[in-house]
Amino acid sequence: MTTERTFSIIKPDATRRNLTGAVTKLLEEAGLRVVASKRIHLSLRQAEEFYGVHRERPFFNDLVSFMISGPVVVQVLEGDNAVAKNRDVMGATNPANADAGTIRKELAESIEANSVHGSDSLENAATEIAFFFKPDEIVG
Ligand code: IDP
Ligand code: MG
Repeated sequence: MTTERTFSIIKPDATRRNLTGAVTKLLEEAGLRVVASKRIHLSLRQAEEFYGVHRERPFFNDLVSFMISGPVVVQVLEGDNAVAKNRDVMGATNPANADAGTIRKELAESIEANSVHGSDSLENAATEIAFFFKPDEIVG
């Protein structure tokens, strides 16, 4: 087992429906520990840069508009194999395809408004954590 840190966003569809606690409960029950957390409103520039890898995808502009449509909660999660564990508890990108008990199956609204972001690799996790947090804001 390897202790890792990964990066999570509770998206605007979830904060709008007052589900910050419900999402966090499922993360914690999966064995992940919240070691940093803040509620912010992404700027257009931040959202475009964060999702820059998807710039050429047809849904890019809608995704950016959605991500700045309300507050988000950015979090650093710590645990054994945290990157894969978080992806497991998130469920498939499209909630219609997600397994029962996952965040997206239980809480998400649609393939776009799917309640959570999670890093897809340890390398991307480090980049995404550094995008939002200074080292002294993370307390393990
Ligand atoms: P992931 O969040 O499961 O890693 P990605 O493929 O990285 O999925 O897509 C990033 C985000 O873009 C998704 O979480 C979702 O909000 C949005 N998205 C992905 N595919 C579509 C789509 O086909 N239509 C609309 N939005 C999409
Ligand atoms: Mg992704």
